[in-house]
Amino acid sequence: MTSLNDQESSKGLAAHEIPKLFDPIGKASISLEDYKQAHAESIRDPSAYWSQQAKSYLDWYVPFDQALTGDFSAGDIAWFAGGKLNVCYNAIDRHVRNGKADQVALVWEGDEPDDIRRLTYLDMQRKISQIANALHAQGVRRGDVVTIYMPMIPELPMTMLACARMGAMHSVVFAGFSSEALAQRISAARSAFVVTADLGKRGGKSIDLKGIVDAARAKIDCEDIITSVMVWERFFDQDSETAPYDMQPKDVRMDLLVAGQRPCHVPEWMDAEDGLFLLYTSGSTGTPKGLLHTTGGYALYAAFTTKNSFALEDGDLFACVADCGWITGHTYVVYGALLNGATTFVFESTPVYPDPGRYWDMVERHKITQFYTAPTAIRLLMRYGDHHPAKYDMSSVKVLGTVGEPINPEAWRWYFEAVGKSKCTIVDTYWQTETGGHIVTNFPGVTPMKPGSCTFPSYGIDTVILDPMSGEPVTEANEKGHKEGVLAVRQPWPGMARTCLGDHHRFMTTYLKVYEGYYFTGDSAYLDQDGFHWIVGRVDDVLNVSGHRIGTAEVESALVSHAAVAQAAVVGQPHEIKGQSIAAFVMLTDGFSESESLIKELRSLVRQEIGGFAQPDLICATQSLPMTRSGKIMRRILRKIVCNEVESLGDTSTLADPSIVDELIAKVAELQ
Ligand code: 6R9
Repeated sequence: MTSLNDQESSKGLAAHEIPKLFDPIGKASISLEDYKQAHAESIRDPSAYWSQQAKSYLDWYVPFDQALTGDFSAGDIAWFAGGKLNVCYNAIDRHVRNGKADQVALVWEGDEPDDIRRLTYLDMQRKISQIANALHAQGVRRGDVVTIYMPMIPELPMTMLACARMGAMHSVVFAGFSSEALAQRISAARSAFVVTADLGKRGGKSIDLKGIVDAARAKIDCEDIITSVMVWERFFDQDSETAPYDMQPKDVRMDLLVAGQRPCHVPEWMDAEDGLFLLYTSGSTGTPKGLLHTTGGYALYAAFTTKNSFALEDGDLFACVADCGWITGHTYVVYGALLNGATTFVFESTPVYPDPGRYWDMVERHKITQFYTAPTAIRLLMRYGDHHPAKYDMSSVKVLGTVGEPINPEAWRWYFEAVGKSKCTIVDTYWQTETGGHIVTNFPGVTPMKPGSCTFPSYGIDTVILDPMSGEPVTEANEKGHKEGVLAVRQPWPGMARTCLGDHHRFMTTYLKVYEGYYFTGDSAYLDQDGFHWIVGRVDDVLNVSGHRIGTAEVESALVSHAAVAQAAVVGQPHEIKGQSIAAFVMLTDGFSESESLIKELRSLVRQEIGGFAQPDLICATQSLPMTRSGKIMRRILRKIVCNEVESLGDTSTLADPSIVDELIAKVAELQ
């Protein structure tokens, strides 16, 4: 491979250094010029473009008439409405019919590297049908919401697909969330059905998921809402007559229930605009919102982006190591590869168990062809050194993907050189829970790569950089030659979420009314001189910790629920591996004083209310916070303090008590 510029080793590359351009790698399906033309065509008439794609990617039971109706201003977007299909049928049954019955559809590797299961398309069809019948026996019907709180075992994607098969909406809650967070999501969706497992395994440790579900049932109005809790057993023993956990009323031993079902089930034919799933995600204010994704548009977008962004071919083994509890797990573990008739890989463990070569060992043993992870994992593994990836034969890999946050050029280089041996494409895929699939990404063999840039919009996506003040498209470059502003999209695409469950107003005001006529991503970004997209980060109060989205408001509300905390302000601080970590400032209630045990209590409170991944790294207790005279906390100043940018604090004269700033600077310096 030759590159357009000299390539240099990742060692010693300064963060500010101008990144180099890398030639596309691998056999090109089309040229960059062809991409540009095809992209222009795809956004010229989105209805015509997606109509054609929908016919080629999916099997329809009843064809649709018009691809797109509605627009951003009215917030009534519908794709392929009137058309009928079933997503599980498209992901599984049609491949069984088309000669792939005996092809492996899913490869699972558990926490222990020798714990492996392989399921063919026929196995999947039979087991998913049994699960659908079991759900039906428990009372689940078309349109119901089924909450899934499970570890990464094959039964997780299969339960999701069983819901899709019977027209129920799954609402998967990441198994790292606490009982409080789980209860909140069950209650918000009024979900009568919960599917869980007795335990999860990660890094050699067992996690008592059933215990967490039981604790959730004791909260809010959950027990009144729930009619059935179906419990998979992580180590199911057919001969054991008792459940290996403390059975509660409404608990059902799922493995037994499923084993007693017929392995055939007729899929429900759904309208393209019927709900497929709910997924709760953090916003800048209030409680997490339940985003609704619908059947036809989402399925098409999952299939289409998996195929194009990863150059997926027949026979590929596609490995996305995200958890099914996040959107990446939905689109790229469960739906994308299966809709294309390829093989998907499901991984239960962590990148460092039993050692930091785990990913690369899996790539070698299973001959993985596409591998997809997040910058936080890459940075972590990079610290353990090149000798781990060097030990393994990873020649099967064609494409290495990254998602979740901007990848720093050093991590990109390491992924490219130490993992990919400079022979694989790195696809930097920018997208969100709301977008359903990639919206800005390079294409293997087509787009040149710049470390840290997600390059160009995907097909059918019309991106625009808006001036945050005027809301007008930015046309002038700044002194660096960048067109900088906030990232928005001009027209609907099939994979976008349609609403927030029960709160369309919130959907409109968060995404479609901020800049009238556009979908607003909440990210700031710029285009460089070559038109490459660079994501800078969130402009709202959403933090990105190890690729997990966390609203500052959620952490603050957990903290103020403690009697000692009068007010709390949470900001992000840069973290070498996590990307961002959480810093919390808590103003103590009169009569309380700072102590080590109080800080500990506050940490565990956040763990309890949200989950371990949302715990603040730094908690600074103080008698006062920097506030304007009207009582607004100046988070901007706190952000500068934790980022050690105190020389650029800006004007602090509007503060009610400017002296607090020096106090906090000293205190944070001590804590850091
Ligand atoms: C898929 C996912 C969305 C937010 C998004 C942005 C950040 C995701 C990125 C990226 C730069 C990338 N983000 N991918 N930033 N480059 N390739 O992560 O969804 O959890 O909803 O987070 O993540 O800030 O707005 P979600």
